[in-house]
Amino acid sequence: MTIKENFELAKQAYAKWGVDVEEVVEKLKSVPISIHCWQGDDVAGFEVNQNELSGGIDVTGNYPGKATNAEELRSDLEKALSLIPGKHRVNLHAIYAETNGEVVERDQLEPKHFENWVKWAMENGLGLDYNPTLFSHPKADDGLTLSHPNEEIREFWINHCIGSRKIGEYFGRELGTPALTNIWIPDGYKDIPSDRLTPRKRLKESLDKIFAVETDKKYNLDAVESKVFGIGSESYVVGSHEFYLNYAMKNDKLCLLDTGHYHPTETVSNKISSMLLFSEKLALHVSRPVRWDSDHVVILDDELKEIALEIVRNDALDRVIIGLDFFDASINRVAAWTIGTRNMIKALLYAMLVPNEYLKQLQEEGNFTERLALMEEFKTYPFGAIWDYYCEKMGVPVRESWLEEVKAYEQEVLLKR
Ligand code: RNT
Ligand code: ZN
Repeated sequence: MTIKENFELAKQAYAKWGVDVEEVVEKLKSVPISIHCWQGDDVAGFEVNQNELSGGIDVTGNYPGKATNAEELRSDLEKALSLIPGKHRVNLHAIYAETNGEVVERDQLEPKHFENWVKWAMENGLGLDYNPTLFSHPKADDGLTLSHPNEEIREFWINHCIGSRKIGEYFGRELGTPALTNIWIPDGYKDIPSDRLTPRKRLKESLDKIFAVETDKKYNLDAVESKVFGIGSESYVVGSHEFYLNYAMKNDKLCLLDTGHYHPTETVSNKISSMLLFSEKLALHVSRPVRWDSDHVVILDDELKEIALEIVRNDALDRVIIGLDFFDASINRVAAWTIGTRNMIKALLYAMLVPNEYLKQLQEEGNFTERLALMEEFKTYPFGAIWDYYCEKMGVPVRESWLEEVKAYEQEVLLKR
């Protein structure tokens, strides 16, 4: 049977439940995923004076072939993008600036340092997102940045964040699609603090200064990302969930929820509906924590499907900005991007193929038997046939055939670095 024949059969199975598969496929095309550039080089970046990765995050593995400059990274991203169906976005960090061999301090970065990225994004029909980098830097060595007791250090990072929002605005203006500029800081303490309030007060003041500078919402959207703990900040994180949730609500900013930044039994899927009741937009870093915030490659697990279901059931495909955040250096990095991103798209497709309206109705009627029965049966509906058809239609390799292309790229490009 051909992919098309399989698809036609599967389509009938879904049509029985009122799911219009053709419509779903059309809709899926328009959902962008923001692909994080930092999987391609183990969060190293290309600063002239490179610092070791810090901030309580860690990349393990030494798989050969990582990108060592922006051209290589763009080439690797292009390869991955050619294996992923749909039009997407690329998420940059300040450490990926191109400064022509010149040392440019982070608070001095300007749009011009990202001209090549913008030109490349234009040529490839991509949107860009951005992040100031408040780690891997001598001024972050104390484990404190925007909440540091030293005013000079705080000023440095405040200026870096202000400059970053201007770079995000520049991306948005040039590319005609707003950039999400996301602030994440590692600030916290290894051991039990004697004062939880003062650092949080300082973080609040720093953020107020950062956001006092206006950027155009048509081009730049501001987000803040919370965390529960990191390596070296096990006992206390200044920018906790409650901190940023309140800050974002009060100041009309977006909350960014990273799936690895909550207690192990706490799920992001269960937060989405509550967040959307109170804010227009929400951002995600979809990751996979294994026992800790380990940033493993995203797999098609139950929580990923549940996140996708929540986005779809809340009719929020244009309100939830989906970004990825994982970094695995123990496998081929182009494959890591491909696997994780394809899984995110697969999860969305899976969620869109569930008869969500009917299931909602069953719940309202109190018919929990049928609700559970159908939800379970739908897990084995022929969703793979629709996915294969989608890949074929979008001109990307079907099933595991993409791996051959990655292997060839590894031989021809990655292993020669
Ligand atoms: C760290 C945060 C943050 C980083 C990236 C590199 O725990 O998740 O988003 O992973 O900015
Ligand atoms: Zn994150």
